[in-house]
This record gives sequence, structure tokens and C-alpha cells, in this order.
Amino acid sequence: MSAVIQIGLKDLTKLSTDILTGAGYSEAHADAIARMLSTCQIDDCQSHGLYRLLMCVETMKAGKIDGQVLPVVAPSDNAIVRVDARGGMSLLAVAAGMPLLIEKTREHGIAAMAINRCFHFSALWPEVELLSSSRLAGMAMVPSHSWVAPAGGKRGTLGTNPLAFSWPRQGGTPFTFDFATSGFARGEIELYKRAGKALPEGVAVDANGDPTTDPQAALDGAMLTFGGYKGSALSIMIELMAGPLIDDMTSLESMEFAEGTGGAPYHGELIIAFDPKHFSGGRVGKNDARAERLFADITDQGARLPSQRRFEARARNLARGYIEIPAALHADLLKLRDEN
Ligand code: NDP
Ligand code: PYC
Repeated sequence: MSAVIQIGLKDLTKLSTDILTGAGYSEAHADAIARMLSTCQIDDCQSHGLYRLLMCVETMKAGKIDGQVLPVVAPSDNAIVRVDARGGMSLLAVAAGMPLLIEKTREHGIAAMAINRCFHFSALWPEVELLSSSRLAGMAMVPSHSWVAPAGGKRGTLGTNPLAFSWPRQGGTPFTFDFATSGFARGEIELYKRAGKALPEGVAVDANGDPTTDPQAALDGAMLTFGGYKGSALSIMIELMAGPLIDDMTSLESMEFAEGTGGAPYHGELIIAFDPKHFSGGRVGKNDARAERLFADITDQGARLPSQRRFEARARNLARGYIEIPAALHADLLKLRDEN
């Protein structure tokens, strides 16, 4: 077992904000990013928790992001909220548009938010859970960089393209899933590399298009979609919905925009929200009970619901007052903090 370091919950956010402000992010961006990273780390989401500080700093070093700029919410008289991130990190843009998205969803039954021109590094579940905590259902999707081969192909065309969904549950944690449409998120492959572990079969091909379980060969080659042609079709849908539909970049274009520099991809994000009150004709209670019957039938047979591991990790980490990360990552983060 590799060594782990415990970080107290009080120190968690400070470590992130120190690194982020030192790297050139404004207080507002640093706070938003640090909150997202702490939220993910408390739920033991290792690939999109504190580990992502490395990507945030790399993004600043790549020289294309504006670490100070504030997003602008466009005026709208329909059910679409448009937020221009203006070349900054996505999180302030999501926060700026979310209240209006919730208001429009309550008014129209369905509404959507298009975030444009953002750098994006983060998990999507905290954003769809903002909707479910407001008694709305929601989904979110983004492209990334063209690291992933389509089913039957051998070179990167698609992004790792995560899809998240959250459904509100009365008096309990929501039903939420959030996954990359690639077999593995790229961040997960990087963590395998850092841990010196081989990947399972079926996740990636090397630069020659041959199957590989070597994380570096996978990073140099192409990742594969989950579920063969089915995951590939979902991933293409995300390219279209969070790209051309909202007047923003595909993963191919995001990769070209990066011009070989590292850091977070640059593109758009689509969030769609649904108000059960409108969709069910006001019969929310009865239909909530039907949803609960479905969940019970799943858990009664020993299957687990997505996010259950996360909710258990959250309860454990909040109760003990600290999170754990690999000691090697902690050393890298202290180095980042001290060199700025
Ligand atoms: P995982 O494969 O780790 O998990 C995917 C989902 O499936 C989670 O909701 C998870 O719940 C659930 N799950 C896992 N195992 C089971 C099981 N046995 N039964 C039922 N449900 C299960 O996710 P990924 O590695 O694909 O993605 C990780 C994160 O990376 C996501 O948050 C995603 O948003 C982010 N990401 C972000 C990108 C970006 O461009 N911004 C790109 C790609 C990924 P649980 O958490 O409880 O295990
Ligand atoms: O893990 O695939 C990933 C990823 C891409 C951008 C942010 N995370």
C-alpha cells in the first residue's frame, strides 16, 4: 500500500487557494475552484479532487486562460440561459447562471444553460446536485480534448466527454451518476501511471492502434469509449450538444486551440434542468413514490446505486474531520505552493 497523508478539513481549502492564487487566479476564481476540489475530495473523488490542482496550475502556465476575468450572463426572454465565461475557468460562470437556470426551469418546466468559452477541469456531479437540491432533475455534459477513439477507430477524435444526471429524492441523498464516456477518465489513467499500476484490458490503444494496459502508452495513444459503439454514440452526442448546438468547440477543436500546450481543455458546457411539477402534471408525490420503488428494487437485490460510495465517503470524512491523499501527491502540491 502506498503511503497516504491526512489533511484536516479546515486545511483542505486553504492549501488549494494558496496554490491557485500563487499561480495567478483571482480570489474569486481561486475560491470557486478550491470549493469544487474540496467538495470532490471530501467524497473521495480522487481523479477530480486535489489532484486537479496540477491541471489548474498547468493551465495558467500554458498562458491562454484569463485567471481574473468575470463571466457575463446574457439577457434572455426564453428558457435558455447563456453565460460567457470569457476565457476563464468554468466554475464562476456556472455559479453566475445557476440561479437564473433554476428560475427559468420553475417557470417553463424545462430550461437549459449554455456556458461558452470556458476552460474546464472539474467533475460535473456537484453542478447537477445544485439542481436536485432545488427539487429539479438535471443533466450536464462537456467535451474535452480529442484523446478518445470512436468505436472501430484507432485515433483520438472524441473527448472523454462526461455525462452527469441527478434526480431529487425527498429527505435523502439524490440519485446521481457522473461518468466519462471513455472507459476511464484521463485523470484516472494518470493516477494509474502515478501509482505504477497497469490498466485493465479494453481501456486504450497505443500509438500504433494496438491494445495496451500501459498507462503511458495509453496517454500517448488513444483511449477507448465505454460500452463499444454505444458509448461512442453517446460521446458523439455530447460533442454535438455541448459543442455545435451551443456555438462552441468540439474536442478536436479544443485540442487544436491548445496548440500542444498542457492544462484544461477549452470549450463549452451544457446543463439541462427539468421541473417534475410541470412534467408530472403536479403529481410529484405519487411519482416520487414510484421512483423510490424503482430504487428499492435495485438495492434490495444487493446492487448499489451510483454515488453511494461517494455519499459513504462523505459521511466518513466529515465525521473524522480529514481526507486522505497519496503522500506523493501531497509532496507535489506543497512544491507547487512553495514555488509560487
Ligand atoms: P467512475 O467510473 O469512477 O464512476 C462513474 C459513476 O458510476 C459514478 O457515479 C459512480 O458512483 C458510479 N459507479 C461506479 N461503480 C458503480 C457500481 N458498481 N454500481 C453502481 N454505480 C457505480 O467515473 P469516471 O472515472 O468515468 O469519472 C470520474 C469523474 O471524472 C466524473 O466526476 C467526471 O465528471 C469527471 N470527468 C471530467 C471531465 C471533464 O472534462 N471535466 C472528463 C472526464 C471525466 P460512485 O462515485 O459512488 O462510485
Ligand atoms: O479526466 O478525462 C479527464 C478530464 C479531462 C478534463 C478534465 N478531466
